[in-house]
Amino acid sequence: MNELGRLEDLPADYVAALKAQNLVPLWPNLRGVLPPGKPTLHTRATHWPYAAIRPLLIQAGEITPIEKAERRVLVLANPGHGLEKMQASAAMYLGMQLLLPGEWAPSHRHTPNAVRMVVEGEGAWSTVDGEKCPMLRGDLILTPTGLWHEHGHDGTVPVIWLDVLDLPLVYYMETSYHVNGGRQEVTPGQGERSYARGGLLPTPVFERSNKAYPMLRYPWADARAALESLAANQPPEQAVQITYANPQTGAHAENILGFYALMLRPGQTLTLPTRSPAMVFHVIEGSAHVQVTDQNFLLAEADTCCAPGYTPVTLRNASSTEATFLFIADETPLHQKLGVYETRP
Ligand code: GTQ
Repeated sequence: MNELGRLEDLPADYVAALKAQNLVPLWPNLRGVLPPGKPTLHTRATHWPYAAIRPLLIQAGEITPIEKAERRVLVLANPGHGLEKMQASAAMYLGMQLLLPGEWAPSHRHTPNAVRMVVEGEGAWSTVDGEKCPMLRGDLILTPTGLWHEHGHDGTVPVIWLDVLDLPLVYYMETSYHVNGGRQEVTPGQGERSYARGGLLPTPVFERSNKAYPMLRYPWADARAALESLAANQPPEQAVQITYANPQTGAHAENILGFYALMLRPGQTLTLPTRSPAMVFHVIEGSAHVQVTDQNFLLAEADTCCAPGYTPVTLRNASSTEATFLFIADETPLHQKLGVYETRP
């Protein structure tokens, strides 16, 4: 490839004259912003073991009252981006949130989209857009852009969940902000009961709902049953995966990040296609080896890891007798909408 001129090749007074006019020569920077063949990846394959997070999060509960935190979260930050950036990948933010019995994380809404994947405990709930969603282990609860949400806890044990937000992207776009509100009035109705069976859509005769997000809670019991049913209905060599979708449109549940549940059969190894979006893996049940190029992580239950895009990933069930269930988040909807989505051989 052609060697391009360097900044040092330019006369110092010329460089100074450019700078004084807020001008920059492209050619010394061209390969930096448009590298050959493959983008520069800041996202590093990173493993966050739950056994390391949990005691520190419980300690946060002792040190910091909820009133001083609003959201008591330890952020799973990718060192490749710099920890202070609080990003797991270019577009994904991950946090582990703790809510103790009796606590309330007050109502607010914000421009970034969020989801919660419940990791442990019972008795907590999120009220989203007036719908009170119980938080049971493995449930996925949406808090899409602009919808009011608050978290409360009527139970007796700590509740911990994984937050996945598109905050890094929304912040980068200079569109990230929040608005605080009062306690929401809870309205009747649960999306997961209206959309209780795939392929069967509620069809009101008179009042049509115009909700952009008709289903806010995806119970783990239903997702797990869907995976079991799919596994029983497919040849064993096929991957068993579901997408969390908007049941009314069939599109991804949220606009920017994609969410999936994947079942690894006992002993199964699955090499994923190499694709442009970065991915996050979180173990709902079981344990798995995750290989990202030459790095190997053994993910125990409730562990989380991420992999950069454009990178081969192989998943292997660590058990030869039990199925493993993974929650996956990725940047597919974003890449598809922007037209940069690709697969590599
Ligand atoms: O629970 O609303 O991890 O607003 C980061 C920002 C959680 C939340 C996060 C938030 C929330």
